[in-house]
Amino acid sequence: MIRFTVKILPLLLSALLLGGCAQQRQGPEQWRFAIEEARGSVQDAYAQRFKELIEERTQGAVEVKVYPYGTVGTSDQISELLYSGTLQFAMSSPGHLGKMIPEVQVLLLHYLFPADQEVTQAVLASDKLKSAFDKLYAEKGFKLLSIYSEGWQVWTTNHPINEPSDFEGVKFRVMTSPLLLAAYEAYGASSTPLPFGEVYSALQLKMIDGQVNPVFAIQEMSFYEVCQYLIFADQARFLTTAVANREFYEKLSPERRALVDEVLAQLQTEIFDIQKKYNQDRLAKIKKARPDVEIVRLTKEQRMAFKEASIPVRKVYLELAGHRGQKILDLVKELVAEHSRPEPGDGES
Ligand code: 6CS
Repeated sequence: MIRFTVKILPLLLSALLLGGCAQQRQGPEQWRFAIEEARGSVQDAYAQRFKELIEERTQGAVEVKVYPYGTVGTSDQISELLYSGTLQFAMSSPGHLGKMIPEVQVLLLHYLFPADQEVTQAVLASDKLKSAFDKLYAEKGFKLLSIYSEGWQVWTTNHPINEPSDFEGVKFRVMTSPLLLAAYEAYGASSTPLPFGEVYSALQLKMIDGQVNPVFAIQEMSFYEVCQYLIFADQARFLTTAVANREFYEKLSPERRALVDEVLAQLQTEIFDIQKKYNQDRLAKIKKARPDVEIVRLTKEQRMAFKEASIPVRKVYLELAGHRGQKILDLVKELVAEHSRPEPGDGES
């Protein structure tokens, strides 16, 4: 379990890493990849597989060092280190990155992507979406590598939540993007932004009443120890982005860049199965460790009430992301329609 505040570490690490660069290194070229999650997480599985494939296919000429959450700071600090080039690769979740790139918060909107995981997968992997996002990432010195899902975002609370009004007065932790504050305020909650590493103690000290994360994270961060309910409302999946420092990526030789792209394409499919398995296995672990925790799956009617309450938040998104946000939102809707399977009977005479 991880309980820490990360304030000084990134500065120290940055100095150490940069110090290391200044010296003449012998041996393989080093690529540094920071993730926003602990060892054993979905992001770790992605980064470890990236490491394995790159090292194998460069026959050891490149070594990928993976830095789990806590070793280089919070998500915001990871973004800074990626921007400065201290890191070459990182995971950058819209739930935090949205402060810097408001348009990316489209990936946080509730009930925008369909429940069908394969449709969502196809939309996230589409070149159209990736190139629209990459233009925005380029303005910040980032290269977007991949957009993928880590599974359903699940609410952990100490009170049952069956309808939006149950959120009234609930101090609910969200990631730090402004859209997420609005998303839960729309249900009546008192949204509280906090870095990931501070959530467990905030729950334990009752500074917050609940939080939202995928099941694997609820298990590995031990949030299940300090809650009574796990609530599946299918409002959103945890969508994240793998990112590189743009200058680093553009300066790669054509062969190396092709290799990185090939590995990313392979991972886009692999991570889909990995997250599914991790979320299933970790739910079983939670049930075993805390058989008294109630697992609630909202009914269709209940989800529809949340969906209805979430719609005004799209206006907030447009206020935050402007006309470029509108274009991205339209593109997502278009891609969802394009990839959705027709309902039985649709289009048949
Ligand atoms: O809730 C958060 O802040 C974090 N949750 C996950 C599953 N990954 C990274 C993110 O920072």
